[in-house]
Amino acid sequence: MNAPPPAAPDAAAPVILVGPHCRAVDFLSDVHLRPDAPLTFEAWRAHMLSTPADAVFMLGDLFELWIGDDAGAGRFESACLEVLRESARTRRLAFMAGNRDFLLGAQAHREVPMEQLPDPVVLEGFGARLLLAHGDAWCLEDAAYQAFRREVRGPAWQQDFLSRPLSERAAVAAGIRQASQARKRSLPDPALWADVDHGAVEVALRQAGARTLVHGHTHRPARHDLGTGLERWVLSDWDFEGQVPRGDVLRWSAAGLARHPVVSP
Ligand SMILES: [Mn+2]
Repeated sequence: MNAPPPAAPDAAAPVILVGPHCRAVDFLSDVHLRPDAPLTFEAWRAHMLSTPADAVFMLGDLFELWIGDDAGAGRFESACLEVLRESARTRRLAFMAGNRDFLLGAQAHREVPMEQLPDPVVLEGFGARLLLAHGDAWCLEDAAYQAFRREVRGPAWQQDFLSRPLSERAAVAAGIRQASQARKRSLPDPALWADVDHGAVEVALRQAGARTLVHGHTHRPARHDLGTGLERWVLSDWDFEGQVPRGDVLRWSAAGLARHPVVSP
């Protein structure tokens, strides 16, 4: 049997437009919404309903886990979709899948008017171009993860997984998560966890005709100067359950990019 084709994060990314009436776009990612994190849900809900931005682009891992749209009938999932519906009444919403919520599918998208973004995608506006991605596809150092990603992002795996009963899917997802956490524990210093590959990012930026990449996934919020006029902005993950609230959005306007902390509920 032939090996599956390698993921092609470097393929030319499609281009979408900010649009003429848009004054500001919010980028966020890695909110990891889950039923046992009520303060994080509250902070996210408040932001989605009150942000002055005309558009909110969610760049992956909005949900801690999404194991199929039929699981979206749950109370917590329904509450999240309701926030999205309400927010979408007065602003543009766009959703990019992350490694936790790539199974958010057609049914959820029928319930919520939000664009499905390919990964990566170029967003053009305010006289500039941004390359947007979740970020995991460029963590090339982690070969085992990349092989896993190719498998689970393929239609064969997804059809098989979605055909199983919900309880079985939940068990499979829990097993995957445990394996990933065990792997992280085996590398106690977070500096050793895979990060995005700067060489691959540079190639993608040049192909996209963009000088700025915005991504999440790594939970290492920062702005990196890549040299030769290129830069990489990393979004924060969100956690409002602990002593120190954590979470922000990156706002893009004619003035450029600026990080805004999200207010604690
Ligand atoms: Mn992720």
